Amino acid sequence: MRLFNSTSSPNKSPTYSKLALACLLALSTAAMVGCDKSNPDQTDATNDEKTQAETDAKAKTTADGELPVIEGILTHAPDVPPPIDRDYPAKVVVKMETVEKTMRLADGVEYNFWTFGGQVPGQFMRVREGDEIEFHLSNHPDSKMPHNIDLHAVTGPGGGAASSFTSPGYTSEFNFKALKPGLYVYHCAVAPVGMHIANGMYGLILVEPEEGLSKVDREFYVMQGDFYTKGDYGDKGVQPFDMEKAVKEQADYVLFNGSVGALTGENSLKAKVGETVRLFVGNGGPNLVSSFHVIGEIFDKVNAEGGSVENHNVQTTLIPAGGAAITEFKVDVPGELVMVDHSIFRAFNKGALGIIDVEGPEDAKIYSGKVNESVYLPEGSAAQSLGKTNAPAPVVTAANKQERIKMGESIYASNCAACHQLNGAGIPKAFPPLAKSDYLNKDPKRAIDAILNGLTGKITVNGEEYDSVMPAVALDDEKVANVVTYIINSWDNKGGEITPADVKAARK
Ligand code: HEC
Ligand SMILES: [Cu+2]
Repeated sequence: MRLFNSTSSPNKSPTYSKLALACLLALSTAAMVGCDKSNPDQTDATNDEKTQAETDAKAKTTADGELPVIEGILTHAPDVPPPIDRDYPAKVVVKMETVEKTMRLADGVEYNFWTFGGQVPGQFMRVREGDEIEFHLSNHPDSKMPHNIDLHAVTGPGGGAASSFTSPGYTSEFNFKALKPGLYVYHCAVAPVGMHIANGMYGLILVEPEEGLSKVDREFYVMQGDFYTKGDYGDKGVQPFDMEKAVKEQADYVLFNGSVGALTGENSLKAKVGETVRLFVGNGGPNLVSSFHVIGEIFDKVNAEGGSVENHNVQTTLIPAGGAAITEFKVDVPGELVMVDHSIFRAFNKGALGIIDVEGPEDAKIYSGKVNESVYLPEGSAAQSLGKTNAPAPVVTAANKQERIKMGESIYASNCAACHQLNGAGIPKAFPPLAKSDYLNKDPKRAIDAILNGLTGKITVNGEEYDSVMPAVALDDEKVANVVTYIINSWDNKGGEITPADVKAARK
């Protein structure tokens, strides 16, 4: 469907006032064509030129090809600028600033991000095929690094990188023409390029086709990126970038919109039953390819790789590092739709997870909800092992019980909380509680055993029977000691300390 909202955009008046402002600021009369036609300054244009300009409504260019000047609208994720309401090309002035800034990566974890516009991902730009963009890149005076911008929407060497190299406290300017429609990634390309991207320097620019995009009810901006920290996932404090892990492509975090929880809880995206949703999804990398999927939805339409090819009825779309996709779907039933990278450990263990919260009436024909539940345990269920058992030697060792508890907390968050929950309450019928667990408190060494060897068979915890399987968790002696000390000192458990020597003894 082609649709052009030149008369229906809610943004019409702000766009026009910006246009008027640009006209006031324009220096040459030529650049002012497309502004108020009654402007007396235009009297020096010949009649022929005037007629040309007025009849050539589509192009709205003057005889010498100057375009009307407008100011580009930039938005922070997950917001997207309004649809283009022009049917003619314009000169779009875009002003962006690079800022280095310490921000939240996860709860209790901070990171020194390098950004376009103060957030990760960088601001979303929306222009029209045929537009000429006058790009101003300013590097904040407090920056330690020079930065630049390589826009994949640019046809020309480096995508603008060389012409936009900007030292702290300076502004660079360059121009380009948006020749091809599509959804394009932009990123910093100052050496070491991988480091600038890994620190968050990427974003999206949408070049709408001349005929515009079809009308939808909601548009959102989601961008994935992988992060490499000195500590493990969840380790507290300001985490420095880890170059070695980045080179080895061993990401600690894989995130949508720059932090764990950027699109969950209060930050969830909202939609109503019956609405159409368009996601502009980018992948900044630097390393990982995204298997983008929305749990509980089928994409009605995908512009694969952000280009012009449309695929229909898609479950998971592959988004390369430095690539993008436009996905569209109608939401039919209420509930939480979960955006994930379907390389699924990234979603549940590294942060690549976001929620679209859909409100509205149920439709039991499309989705019934649970109608029955019973226990199913096939024969032969046995303890399995997670990961490798010959884990490398610990880098840090706890000096005392208090440190041990503190270090155990983040080990718990990344290795146990998925099942036993962050508050130790477990999940009824599936995962027993560790909080006030009579099973655990009777003999804390049982926890060491469960971690080292897995746990299977009937156990009773606080009067509830569990007959399930806990996989062995591959942790070294120090980490086992820390996490067990943490759980026995948490949630009203009876306290005590487990040392690496205790764990070593239990291994035999
Ligand atoms: C994949 C899910 C899963 C993970 C991860 C997991 N557990 Fe368990 N855990 C279980 C299940 C299931 C049981 C019950 C096993 C049974 O029924 O025999 C259990 C039992 C236990 C018990 C004994 C029962 C109780 O409630 O006191 C302890 C202690 C325990 N786990 C600690 C841990 C610790 C510490 C970690 C992290 C190092 C961990 N578990 C990771 C699933 C898990
Ligand atoms: Cu940079």
